Amino acid sequence: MSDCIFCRIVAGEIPAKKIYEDEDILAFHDIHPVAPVHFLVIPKLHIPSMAELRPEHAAVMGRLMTESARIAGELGCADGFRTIVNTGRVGRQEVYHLHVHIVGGPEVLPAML
Ligand code: DGP
Repeated sequence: MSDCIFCRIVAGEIPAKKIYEDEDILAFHDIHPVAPVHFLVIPKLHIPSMAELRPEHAAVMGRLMTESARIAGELGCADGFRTIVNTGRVGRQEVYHLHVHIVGGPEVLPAML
């Protein structure tokens, strides 16, 4: 998927401030942070969106969520954080490579819903 910006980050073709990486997932800082802590966690496998998740992705997605919480803690989100997965046109997804936003910091975030 050479036309996918997040696949290109995985491949090292585009720079990113990487936080954590293993054989299946990558965490990196969002280029347009909306809070003191704002990072993305992606499966290295190109899955366009949450709508394309299949049962065989369950193990990797489970680990992705576990690592997201661990990293949030390490980056100082001791009192919590927000987890966002924008999906499709209605969900205002901009990058069609499944990603989880982790947003937080010391202050309570604005209400969203
Ligand atoms: P969305 O698809 O709406 O969930 O938002 C995509 C997010 O990805 C947005 O917050 C900005 C971020 N983003 C887009 N391109 C890049 C990039 O090249 N590098 C990094 N680090 N983040 C990016």
